[in-house]
Amino acid sequence: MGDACWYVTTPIYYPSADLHIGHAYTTVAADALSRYHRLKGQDVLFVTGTDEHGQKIERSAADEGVAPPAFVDRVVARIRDELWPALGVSHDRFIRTTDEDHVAVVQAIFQRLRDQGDIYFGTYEGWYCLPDESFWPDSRVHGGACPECGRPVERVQQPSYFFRLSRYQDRLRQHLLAHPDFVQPPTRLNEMINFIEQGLEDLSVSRAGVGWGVPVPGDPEHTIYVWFDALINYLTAAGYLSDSDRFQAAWPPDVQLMGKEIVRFHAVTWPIMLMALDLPLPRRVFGHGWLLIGETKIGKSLGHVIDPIQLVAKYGVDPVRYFLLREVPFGADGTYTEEALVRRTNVDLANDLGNLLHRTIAMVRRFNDGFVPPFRPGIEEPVLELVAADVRREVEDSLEAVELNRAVEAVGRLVRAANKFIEERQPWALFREPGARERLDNVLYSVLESLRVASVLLSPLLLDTPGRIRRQLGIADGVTRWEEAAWGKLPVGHHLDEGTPLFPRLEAAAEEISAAAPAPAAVSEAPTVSLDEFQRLDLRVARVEAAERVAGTDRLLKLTLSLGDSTRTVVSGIAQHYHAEALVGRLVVVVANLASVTLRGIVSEGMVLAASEGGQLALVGPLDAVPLGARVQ
Ligand code: ME8
Repeated sequence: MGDACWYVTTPIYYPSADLHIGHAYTTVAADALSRYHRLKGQDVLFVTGTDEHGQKIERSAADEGVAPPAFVDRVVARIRDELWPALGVSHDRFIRTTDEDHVAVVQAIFQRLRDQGDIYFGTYEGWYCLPDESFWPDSRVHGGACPECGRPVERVQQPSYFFRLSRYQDRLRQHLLAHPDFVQPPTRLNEMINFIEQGLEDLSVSRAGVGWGVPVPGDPEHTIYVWFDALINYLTAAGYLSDSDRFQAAWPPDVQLMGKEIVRFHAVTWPIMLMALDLPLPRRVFGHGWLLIGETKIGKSLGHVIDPIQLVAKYGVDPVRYFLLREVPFGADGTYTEEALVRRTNVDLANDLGNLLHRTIAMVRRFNDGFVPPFRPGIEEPVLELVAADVRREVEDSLEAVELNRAVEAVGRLVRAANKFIEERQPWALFREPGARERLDNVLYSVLESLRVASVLLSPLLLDTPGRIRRQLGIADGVTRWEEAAWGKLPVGHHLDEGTPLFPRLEAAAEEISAAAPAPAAVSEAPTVSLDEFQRLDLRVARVEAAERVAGTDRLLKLTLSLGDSTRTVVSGIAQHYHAEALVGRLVVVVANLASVTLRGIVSEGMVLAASEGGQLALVGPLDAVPLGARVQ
């Protein structure tokens, strides 16, 4: 089973709010692996999607006063139609747990496990962590806090169906010991073995009071526990019970990627579900680390989300993909800063790679009239050829081992070796040296060829950059096979046009993309602006018609503003200074031509002006009566 098709999954994400850079991290990693295996000529099944049922989504929808189906449709559309396309995510199936085929598979599995005695009816009494959607027995909860995330847990007592985890505990332990690669990295394997050795209690797999879920077959008072429903997505998407050819080819998954906080579900509950269904277990469950801001995990409910769509709009997709794949050793935690993204782009992409391409084409134009010179083997040691072969092997090994940062780093090694080679061989000196023509040709060819090989090795990782390098090298932009990474495939004799810079050097971001409060600007250090520049701002008087706290944040208010003949929505970080109700009817000044941004799923179409200093903040408005919409200048 499963050899014909390489199968990779990401978690299916909760569409309780817009996704952030943490979700992009896992998904871009899965995308890079998928692209690599496709280039290797394998059929690939890459599945991502959304986990739409359960109490958490039910509550998020209720907070917005929307029915769950309409709520999830809206958030899912942004994920599927905007976020993943912006990042070039090439999934083969975007699965929603509300998809009909999935609901049918969940119910069929539940029924089968009940029929075979693996699911039984009883009473659950214990704790529930709503943000994690996870049950905890008394023995693991201390002081009312979730042992996983530390947030408060709720007491639950209800009739419930249970899944007999305990029956499979020893078999699972044996499997983990016999397959040390099953859970990666190795530290997570040890955590899981410890967890199992503490003893597994049967798992509650239904909720009595939660209406938004898959009904238990024959007992619609109960809905199926959201994690039981969610894990089954990996089976549905592979064609389980619907497309036996696809399922035969794809099952089991080759790599299942996720953040470390949900490895427990994937290394304990999930394999036991598969054992009960007599199905082979995934080959690898990989729990990567977290992207942090400062010391805290970036998270939907923790208030600081970085919107990847905005990052892509600001920097382009490849700098964002590059940063995500390169910055943090896959498996470890790492810090996100926009400054680090800018630094990576400038140093690795603009300086090392971009300059190499630019200077090489310039030298070919100066020293060989722009024609790609021939290569004559045997004149000198094949320095770059050896590095390229070694780097290619390292990229392959790293991608097989899901060490994405190491793969990206390896390509950087080839680029730096080519830059160093130019410094050492000094083509400008060879050009003047009588009798050095062949050596000069070889140097130029070797560097061009290294760039071509780099473009192949980068093509699973980045989107447009490989094609842009290749166009400048005068070859087809699409890479179709991984074998193109072999040395010596650059055709000779064609003419190269003048190059254009691959990556403009970025300035450090003046305004970071984040939900953090802007730092107050020092009064005297602002640069001078001309009247023209000032007048580019369209400042208008507006009245607050409605104001409400944005669910799940301490800082944000959603304001509805009237500008006389139009209204608009603005999200403003002033909730710690103003009560929503107290603002209604007040006059403010709004920047009316500011590019809109999406904050917490709300499109904010402007910014209200406020003065702040030393922790105090006051909104700014007209001192005397003027019509709404009046221009401030
Ligand atoms: O857990 N750093 O969904 P979710 C790195 N629906 N990765 C991060 C991250 C961060 N700061 N924040 C999120 C769920 N992620 C369930 C999964 S699967 C059957 C059900 C990524 O929306 C990481 O992959 O909370 C993490 O495991 C996942 O998003 C959690 O997404």
